[in-house]
Amino acid sequence: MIEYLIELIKKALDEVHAAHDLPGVEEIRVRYLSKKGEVSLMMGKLRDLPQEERPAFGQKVNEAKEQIEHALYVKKQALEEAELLKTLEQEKIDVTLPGYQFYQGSIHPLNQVIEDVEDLFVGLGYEVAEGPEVENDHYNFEMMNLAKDHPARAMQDSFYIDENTLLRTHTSPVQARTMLLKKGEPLRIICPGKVYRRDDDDPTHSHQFMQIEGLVIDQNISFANLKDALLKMIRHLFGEDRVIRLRPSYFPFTEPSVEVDVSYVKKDGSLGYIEVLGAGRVHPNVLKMGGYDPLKFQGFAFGIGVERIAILKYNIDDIRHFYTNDIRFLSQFKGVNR
Ligand code: FA5
Repeated sequence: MIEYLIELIKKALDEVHAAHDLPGVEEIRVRYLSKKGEVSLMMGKLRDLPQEERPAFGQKVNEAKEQIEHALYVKKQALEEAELLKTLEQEKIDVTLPGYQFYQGSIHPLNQVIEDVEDLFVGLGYEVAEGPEVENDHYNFEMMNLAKDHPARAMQDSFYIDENTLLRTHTSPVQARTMLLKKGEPLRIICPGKVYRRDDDDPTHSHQFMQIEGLVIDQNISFANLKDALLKMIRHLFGEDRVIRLRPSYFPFTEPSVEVDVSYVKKDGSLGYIEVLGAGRVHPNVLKMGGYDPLKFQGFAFGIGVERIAILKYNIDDIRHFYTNDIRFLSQFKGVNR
């Protein structure tokens, strides 16, 4: 029996020695040391031995078990270490290789203009308001003093979804929405967003463009306050040397109304002007529909064409460059204003 046990240990140790992977080691453990393994079965043979030989044999079996366990442990450690070294070898990083060139994006020039204008007006106590691009006729036209049959609707022909729903033609409906929300309280808002018109595309016009609406309603507001706000904005955007020109104009929602041009130096050195926004004192009908008493409250409003500002600021020759997402164009605005 003892000889058989010695033979068994030798066989097991040889097998452990020869094992070349972890599943192999586990298979040997199960075969020798599990409940029904060969070493455990030897314990069962104790009963066949005379009483006095049993303790010595039992001890030998335990020693055999420990010897095989130890060999398995050492082998397992060696195999795990080898595997780790292999992984490290395969996954090693060559830090001397040149790195990847990551393309760094930048803020779109139209958003740069919007952020710049927002920064100024938020500093002056204005809130930023928003409204939907798919708008009701009611807010886009009627609350802006353009009744259903008003001829001035033709100035802003739109894309209609149904008879009463359209893509907003200007950001002015946000005026009406905010007035109703504020329920007669004084307000100062700035509202940037996309607008849509059935205009033919050319270097200075697009069927989709951006506007920033401004609206102030309070007591004792005069036209001088509007002029001051506009001049502050133009000088903030273009520098202190710019002048603005107000031309009388017509909008059904303001009275009086103006179109505002900004000065620029032409290629031949002479002074020119470009129209960038419409503005005026809020029409009493608009105040009334918005829940304000026009005898107590006055207001001014303006609607800036964001593209026109960017065209002037960055000397762009065609509005369509803003929408084609050409990286050669867009990358020129990296870090501008920042
Ligand atoms: C309006 O849209 C008025 N809602 C502005 C306003 C608001 C007036 C509040 C009074 C009080 P207008 O149609 O002029 O006005 O457009 C305003 C600006 O948007 C223009 O000055 C111009 O800079 C820009 N704009 C107009 N049409 C286009 C277009 N098709 N493509 C690019 N920019 C345009």
